[in-house]
Amino acid sequence: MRMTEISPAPLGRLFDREPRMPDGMKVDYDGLIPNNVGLSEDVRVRRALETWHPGYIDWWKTMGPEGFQEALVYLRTAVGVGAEGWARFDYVKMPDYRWGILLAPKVEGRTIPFGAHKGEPAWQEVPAECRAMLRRLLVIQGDTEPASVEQQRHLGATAPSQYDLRNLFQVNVEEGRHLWAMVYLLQKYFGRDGREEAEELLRRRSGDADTPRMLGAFNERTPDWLSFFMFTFFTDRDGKMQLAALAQSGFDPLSRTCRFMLTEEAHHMFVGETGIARIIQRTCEAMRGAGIDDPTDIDRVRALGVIDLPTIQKKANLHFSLTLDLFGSEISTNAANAFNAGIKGRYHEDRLTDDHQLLGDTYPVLRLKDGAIVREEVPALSSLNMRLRDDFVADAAAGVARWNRVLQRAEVPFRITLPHVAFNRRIGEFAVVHADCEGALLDDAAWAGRRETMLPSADDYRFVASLMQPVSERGAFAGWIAPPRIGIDNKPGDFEYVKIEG
Ligand code: BYC
Repeated sequence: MRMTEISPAPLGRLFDREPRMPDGMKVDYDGLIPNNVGLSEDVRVRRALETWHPGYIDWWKTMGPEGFQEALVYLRTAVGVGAEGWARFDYVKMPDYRWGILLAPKVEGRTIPFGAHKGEPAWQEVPAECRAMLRRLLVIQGDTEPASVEQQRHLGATAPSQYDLRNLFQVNVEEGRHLWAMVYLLQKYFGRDGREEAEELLRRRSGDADTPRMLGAFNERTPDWLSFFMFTFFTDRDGKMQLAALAQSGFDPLSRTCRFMLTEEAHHMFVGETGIARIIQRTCEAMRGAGIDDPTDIDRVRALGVIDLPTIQKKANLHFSLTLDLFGSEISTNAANAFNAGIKGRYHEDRLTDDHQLLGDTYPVLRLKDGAIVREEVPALSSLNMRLRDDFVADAAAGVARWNRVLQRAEVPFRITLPHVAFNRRIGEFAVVHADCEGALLDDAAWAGRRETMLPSADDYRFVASLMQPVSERGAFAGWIAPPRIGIDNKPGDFEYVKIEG
């Protein structure tokens, strides 16, 4: 996890016509759509994207951040795709953000890293037999990006500071760019089908009864900033894991696209992790200031205008369990087929030392057997969703350990924990049972009786909502969250990140 923002390289003006970068790494800002894929020579795809562009801008204006379309926001825009210094910061009105098509540099001689075609040259075109599978994966990935912007569109009205407001908008414009990334692949490699899918991506709406987004967690509400930070900590981390698995793809354009998306994703998790850490820190400071030793003395803690630690835990329980559902079923032939075909690999596939084909291997999977949760060895190919989910849990646990260091330093006797993977599930093995945070199975009555001790109650939501009052003065922060240690782009504490008047 990168804990500091990437600083801009000294590249001159943002839309410099001759960026000083090697070929393939520079972004062409001359046309309507910034890109490093030679769009000016690819008339068919350029026209398709230019045709899609007005619909995207309409979508952004109606479903993007509410009330801030005219504000000048201090945003980073990618000016290259190299490992260092790819971002440039400046004030931008969000509808004028230069969304574009950016692929990581091509690796000459790259081969397919896993599956039945392991060792063959990576594909530059879609293999006919993988077409349907690949299209489905691109559409699912693409669908999550605008969904998250829709989920977060009301949050600007209650931002705890200009710094946080700017971070929200940075996340939003980059999710928008990630949609562009998938739409490019659909339009370039899937012709008419791809163009239709690209239109559908603008038509579905998060939480809509008739045209919902495709995956469950992307139809949930993000009602407050505690939820936003949990979402960017947990759900953007699913994004990281899925993109990392797709970055291994034998379909080279997908691999290169996802490799660049991952560099942007790091900031989103930074926002979530540091957001929660700053909330915890402020709660600890307030408790200590008031001489409160018992973190479960909720009424007294809330009276200080900060978020009590048990409520933070419940929100973590909710967002963790919603995010686990995004990994699909533990045992999945879809996942096995995608791996075998060389389309979707494992997390860090290139660092693993097995045969990368997994034909005779097994993997331990938690299953429900005769009313108990047991660990069972299952063919490794079928259990790739479970494996990626395990990698996610380990990655999330490392972030939670960093939150707990804040509690430890403050000497507050409370630790955030991740609930059991069977808790509050709607997809996979455990969708049919109730379990508590330790993984003990509960009957319906016990679940109903204990639910509000484990998940946010209506009262918890009301309390958190009561704190969501906007703070818009430069350098000021709401009383329930500590300021960050360093500003974005190393700016000083009173920097004007968002100029509301434009
Ligand atoms: N909700 O074999 P199964 C991100 C469906 S986040 C609803 O178990 P599979 C981001 C499934 O589609 C990362 N339906 O699952 C984060 C299938 O339906 P069909 C997004 C679900 O296919 C924050 C059936 O159940 N990217 O980037 O192995 C902000 C049986 O499926 C769900 C990806 O997910 C669900 N939760 O795995 C912004 C990567 N789960 O086809 C962005 C692309 C499963 O039988 N997607 N179903 O009708 C995939 O790799 C896989 O499709 C999944 C599911 C991992 C999602």
